[in-house]
Amino acid sequence: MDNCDFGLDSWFEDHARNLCGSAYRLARVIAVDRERFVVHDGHSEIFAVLVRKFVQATESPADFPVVGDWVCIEHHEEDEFTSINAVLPRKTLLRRKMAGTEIEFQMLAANIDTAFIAQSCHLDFNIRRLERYLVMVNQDRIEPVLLLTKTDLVSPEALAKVITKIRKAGIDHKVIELSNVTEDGIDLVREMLIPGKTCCLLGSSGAGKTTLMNHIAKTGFKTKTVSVSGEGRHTTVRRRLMMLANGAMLIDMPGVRELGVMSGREGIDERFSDIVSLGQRCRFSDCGHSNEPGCEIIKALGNKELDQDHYNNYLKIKKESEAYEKAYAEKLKKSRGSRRAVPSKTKHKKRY
Ligand SMILES: Nc1nc2c(ncn2[C@@H]2O[C@H](COP(=O)(O)OP(=O)(O)OP(=O)(O)O)[C@@H](O)[C@H]2O)c(=O)[nH]1
Ligand SMILES: [Mg+2]
Ligand SMILES: [Zn+2]
Repeated sequence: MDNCDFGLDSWFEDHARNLCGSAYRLARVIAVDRERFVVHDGHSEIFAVLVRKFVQATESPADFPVVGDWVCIEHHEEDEFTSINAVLPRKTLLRRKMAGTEIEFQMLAANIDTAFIAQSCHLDFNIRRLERYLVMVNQDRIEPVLLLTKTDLVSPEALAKVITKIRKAGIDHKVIELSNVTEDGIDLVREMLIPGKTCCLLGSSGAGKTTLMNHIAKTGFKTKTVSVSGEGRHTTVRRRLMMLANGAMLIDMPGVRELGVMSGREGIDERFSDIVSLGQRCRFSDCGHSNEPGCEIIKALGNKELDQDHYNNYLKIKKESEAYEKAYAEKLKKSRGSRRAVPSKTKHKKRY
């Protein structure tokens, strides 16, 4: 495989040598369809399945390949499908808590360099939701770029207000204002698509991700007409890594209705660094920020230096994430004994 194909670099090649030995071939997962995977080896798309040994050794859903992963493959003449023998370590992994009460997480994509977080600047704009996406992206040190879509539906004043809201929440990442209708701003997105780098489109359903992808990649994927209010409807159901003409890669994600954050401390601390550094200045190192004297957070909330909603969102995400991590660790501990951590959706039938 050519070195810049699909973003392959020496980091992955070194891992492949250690993990798979010399007989390996490397491929990138471009789509996942239950137990079948579509991989690309730089020449063509290949259907692949996991070898039995691999499935038996898995302990958690995170061990299974996801879109964007690098895998070692092997083909035997007598087999219908190519085998996936190993998944290489990931540079980054985007994951979220499964919707509902199930204690499980869903892996969204691996080895992402830049995440575009799309939100309509029209009715759907929600700063608290944006903070959630940023926690998820920051956790793995993926570069976030905010896309404010549907600028054709708002006045310049309304758009300026949205930008002020973002900046006031301490979000200083790059923001691109764009309209898929007038095509304003789309060239700025194109500039961010660098050969060999993998980007993904995240954001609520109906934000305009697939429409943008169609402009950029001329893919003609299905989008849906929005309701009169401008609210989106769920259209994209499958993640797929697209190779663009310039050698950059783009993954369009289905919008998620509920973004349960399952993040470690890093993502939360990074996004809410203003609160973390205020807390570090409290008189007591174990300050609970409730009624302790010399509490900098209470002081900042009192004099409105710290926005109450921003702080509440921090507490909510932190609590949710901690409770979830704990429940998940317990679940994993239990299932290790009975080896039932394999996700129900990934039942590997006859081949294994
Ligand atoms: N007015 C306006 N409409 C847009 C814009 N971008 C997308 N739309 C419309 O919004 C609807 C939803 O767009 P999609 O591209 O399917 O949204 P999506 O983010 O891919 O949604 P999911 O796949 O459900 O996550 C479509 O009818 C688009 O034509 C825009 O910039 N301005
Ligand atoms: Mg879509
Ligand atoms: Zn305090």
